[in-house]
Amino acid sequence: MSTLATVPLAGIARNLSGKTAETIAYKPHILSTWNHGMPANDKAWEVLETGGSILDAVEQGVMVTENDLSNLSVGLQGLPDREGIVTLDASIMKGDGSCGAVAFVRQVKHPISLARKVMENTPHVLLAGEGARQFAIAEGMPLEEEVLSPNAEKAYERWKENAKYQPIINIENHDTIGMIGLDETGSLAGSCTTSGLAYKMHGRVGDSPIIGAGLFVDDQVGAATATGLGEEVIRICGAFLIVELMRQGRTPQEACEEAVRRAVAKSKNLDSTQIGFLALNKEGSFGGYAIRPGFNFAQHHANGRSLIDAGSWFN
Ligand code: SD4
Repeated sequence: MSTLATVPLAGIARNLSGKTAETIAYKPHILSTWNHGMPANDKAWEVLETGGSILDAVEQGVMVTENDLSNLSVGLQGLPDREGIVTLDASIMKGDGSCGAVAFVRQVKHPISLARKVMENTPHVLLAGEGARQFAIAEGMPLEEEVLSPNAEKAYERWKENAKYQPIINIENHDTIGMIGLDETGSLAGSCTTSGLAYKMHGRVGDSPIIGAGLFVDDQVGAATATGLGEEVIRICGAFLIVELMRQGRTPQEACEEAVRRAVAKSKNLDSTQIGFLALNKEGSFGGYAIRPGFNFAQHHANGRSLIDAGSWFN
């Protein structure tokens, strides 16, 4: 009997009949994780409308979130690791397989743009830590002063009171932005950027800069991105899995649900784990699904913009 067979089937049936995303197709079509995706999508849409490429759109879209001083989970104003240092992860990918990423990088205001520079200006896919920071300097990206934002500072001081120096994994302390988009010619691209799990161990890297885990895009099939506890997403190669399931004929919604089912089957921390997936196929249909309620995503297309509550494994 496979491990997957240990997942209660009743759970699947209950959730498959529950709330799911609408399945109408749109082209162009932009999707982003969480409500901070709304202004990010607006920017991406504006980029497309003014003649930018889908890659420009997904880069500039998530830069809005990286710039948002009220956001504690993306960009330099995000929550720090347990040493009080903010380290960022980001990745970007085009449907032709070009991709770039940075991990565990400090002082860079727009890690998504640094990821794009890795993609376009180096023979590599992923630069990490000090090397990524040096590359930012070499590319003329100014480094920011290393200070916590006032909100992050307050939260970190509060966390230290009871933290026992353990990273706390819960369903609230991580809200990456992952954006996937399709232009009217059928080209796809995606971006993903985060300050990662709050109060993580110094050096910890999540799923967001790992191509195939936090982000995967293939013009032949579609695109997927992830949010939530990165360790669980990496374990199942979440975004790649979803794209491969779509290649085999699943709808974006079905593919997201199957990926959640696999993550649930493998999770050793189910009580405290949240993961959300978002998928878009090359026809412009989409889906989203999470382990537990609370995951929402932003959608933008020619007929409008909305925030959608994703269905979930647990009710
Ligand atoms: C991580 N997946 O570093 C990221 C955090 C996150 O929604 O998504 N949050 O594990």
